[in-house]
Amino acid sequence: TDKLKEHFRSKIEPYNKKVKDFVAQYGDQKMGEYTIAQVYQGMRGITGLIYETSKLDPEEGIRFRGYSIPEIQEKLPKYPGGKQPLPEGLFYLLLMDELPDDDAVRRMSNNWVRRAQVPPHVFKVIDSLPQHAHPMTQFIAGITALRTESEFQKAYRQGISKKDYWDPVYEDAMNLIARLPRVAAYIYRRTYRNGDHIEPDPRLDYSANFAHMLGFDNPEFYELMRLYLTIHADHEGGNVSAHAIRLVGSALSDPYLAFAAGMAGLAGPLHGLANQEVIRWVLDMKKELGGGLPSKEEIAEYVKKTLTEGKVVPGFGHAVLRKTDPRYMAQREFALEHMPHDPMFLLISRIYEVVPEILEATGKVKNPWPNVDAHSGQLLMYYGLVEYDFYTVLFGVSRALGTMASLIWDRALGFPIERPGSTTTDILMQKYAK
Ligand code: AMX
Repeated sequence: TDKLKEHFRSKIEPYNKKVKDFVAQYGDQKMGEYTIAQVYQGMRGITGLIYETSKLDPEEGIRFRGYSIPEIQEKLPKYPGGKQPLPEGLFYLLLMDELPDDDAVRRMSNNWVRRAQVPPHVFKVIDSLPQHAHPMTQFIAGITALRTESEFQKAYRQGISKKDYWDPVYEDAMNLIARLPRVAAYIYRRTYRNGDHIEPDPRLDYSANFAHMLGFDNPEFYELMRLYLTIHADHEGGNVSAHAIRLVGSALSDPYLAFAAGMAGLAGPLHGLANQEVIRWVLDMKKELGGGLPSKEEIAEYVKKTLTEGKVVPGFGHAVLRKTDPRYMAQREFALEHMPHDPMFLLISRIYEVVPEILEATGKVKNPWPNVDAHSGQLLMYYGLVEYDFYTVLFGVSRALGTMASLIWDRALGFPIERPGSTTTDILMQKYAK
């Protein structure tokens, strides 16, 4: 038996009761009002979702089940001798709403190893795409191909009762998380290493094994991967990837389909693809300015040119955050500890000193500060993972942890199909523009 699953099962009834009682007593309370402008502006500032696993504070950044990034760095179990939290532990926290001990984390690690076998047809599907297909194209194709293994699909055909939906969704979510690193590493090695693939090493933890399959057997890179996979996991429910996964999952599309939908969203340059765009933009800057470390004045000129051309400065700004992203700071601290003299780090730091003031001066950018994507590429490049088109796939593997924990809860709490209303400008004008 799956002890983790049994532990999760024990959480469902009390949580449901908590929600039911709360809604019964306070369900008619008003949560707020919103304006016509907000409806036109991407529903910014309208709270319309319950998403239990994490919550984003505009000033302080993400909290996972109440814990900030520095807090999880302190409280989650580490690899023996390591300093970074293990993503297995973060997933446990998100799913169980409880901090794991070392044993729980080891159990999670082993559980995923048992589930990690990727069926051969998934590799064939990926191999049928041209080698130049963007890694996110290959990733989404691979995830969709994994869907043949869906337990939820099978159970639904067999007529499963609504109250048991969570169980096969849990199976699919756990299998998907367990298999994603292999799929991602396969894409990396086929695209950039002539198809010279590396078998998984089941003795390693989730992050180290992923790094190993990518071809980076360096204990420092293992630590980076543990940090990376932990901090990219979840960012409350309204961002494009999490919201897409929630939405598609609410139609009872299985977790593979829901996750593929979310990855299609993560592949947009205003969302997860920003991590590759940052490096592309920085390398273009260096090329244009002749190679060395550009001065602050040169960077400022380049930033202004980007803005004049009607483009965004990638890695800066956020729809919710209003301060420097703590995920940026955690990565900056990693760089300060492991590579303080890396020229690329010095450049990223200098950009951080220059950009906010310029974005502020536009008078329209609501958050001039850097987000998670402004830093992640530099760390990867330092260790030799320089193929930046691949970066969003790494983000995607991590994002499975938060969104899948949340999707299991969606079904455990019996959330309905999501279906907000919409209207037209003419209808609004008839009503308000008298
Ligand atoms: N560079 C240039 N202009 C920017 C900007 C940036 N980094 N961030 C915001 N703006 C502009 C917007 O394009 C908008 O211009 P407009 O009025 O002419 O259309 C104006 O400032 C107001 O936007 P906002 O309310 O501050 O931001 P938003 O909530 O609409 O969008 C985001 C948020 C992240 C899409 C935006 O800041 C952006 O495009 N940033 C660059 C891309 C990026 O780094 N994305 C990654 C975000 C994190 C993630 O999801 N991984």
